Amino acid sequence: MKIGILCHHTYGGSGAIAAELGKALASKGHIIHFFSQAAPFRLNTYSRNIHYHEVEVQHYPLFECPLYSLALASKVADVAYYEQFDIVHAHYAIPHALSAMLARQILEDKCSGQQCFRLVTTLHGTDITVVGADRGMQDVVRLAINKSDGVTAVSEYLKEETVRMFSPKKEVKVIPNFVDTSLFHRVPRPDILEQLGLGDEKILIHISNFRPVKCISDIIRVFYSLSQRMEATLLLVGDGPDRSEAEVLARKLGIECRVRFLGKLDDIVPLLSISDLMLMPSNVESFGLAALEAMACGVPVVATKAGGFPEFIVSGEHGFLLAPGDVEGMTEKAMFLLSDQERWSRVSEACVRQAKRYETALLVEQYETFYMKLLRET
Ligand code: GMT
Repeated sequence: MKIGILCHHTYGGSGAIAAELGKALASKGHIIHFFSQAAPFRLNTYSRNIHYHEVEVQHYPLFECPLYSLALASKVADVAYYEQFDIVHAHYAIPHALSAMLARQILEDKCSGQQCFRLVTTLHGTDITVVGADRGMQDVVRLAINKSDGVTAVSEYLKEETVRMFSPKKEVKVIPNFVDTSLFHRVPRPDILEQLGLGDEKILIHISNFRPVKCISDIIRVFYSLSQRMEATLLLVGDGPDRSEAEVLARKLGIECRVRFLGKLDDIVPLLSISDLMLMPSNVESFGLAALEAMACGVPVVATKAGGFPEFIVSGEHGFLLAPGDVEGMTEKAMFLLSDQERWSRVSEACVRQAKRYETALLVEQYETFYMKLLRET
């Protein structure tokens, strides 16, 4: 198949999944064309089947906001016309599904009503729960969903939210996020410990784009209480609007030397390999890809009962799930896991087994089947 993939290039799960999906499809012989504002952060590969189209936006003084959505639509229509795409897969409803919809209209106009590509939209989370919940955006999100030929969501939770908020005309298919366990697995990295100046202490990790939904200050508070009771270091990977608030809080609590802000890093396997626990106290999380990737590396997770976490993290087996904001409960469970090596190893092994159920190959096959079904319906 010839497939166009529209995604965010920025640090976040939707861009990661889009890039990993494209790479996996390319390795199976499909021809993949990526479209984004800059190279997606996980698209670090060479393949004869992968093409990348950077979308340039015209900066004209009259347009205070750059017209990215229109530039994207125009670029997709142009490439799709020459390459004859079978599928255009939009990751995140806004603006990608809308731009793809517009590209399809441009093509239909150009090819006098001829059937062109099928449009698949994958909903990732905040496109529904945050952007879609904004009254000013609701109608465009609904249009993006209803004008797609097929819609997928990354968890049952997100599907239910989508149905509750938008009553879509078509069935939303759940295809969960995935992880390539041939890349995401624990490898001893004493060199990384050395480079970071770390020793025998317990290492906690959090990876995200530091947005309000991630509740970064809860991470600092959990870590503060825990570090009063055991030697520990907190690795914070990523960056975003709530980072400076976290820095201020760490300083206020006097733990700044135990909290490392490592910034946006592409290769997280070495860091996960030295970590003992992942903290994900989000108040809303449609799936939580970073947690699945941590589990694949044998890192237990303390997260919230919110959103999609309970669909792949069994509390007590792969870590613990608590109510959002329950800093005390999260601290207790983190202590419980980290204070007994045998218990930790049991949970760590269970995490690795669970992550294998979300192996890339299995879920990519589901996407292929979904594409083929849509093409047959034509
Ligand atoms: O807020 C983020 O974590 C970024 C966002 C994105 O679009 O990159 O992530 C969403 O999509 C990921 C991939 O499907 C999911 O794993 C995340 O749970 C989801 N984020 C939220 O729902 C907050």
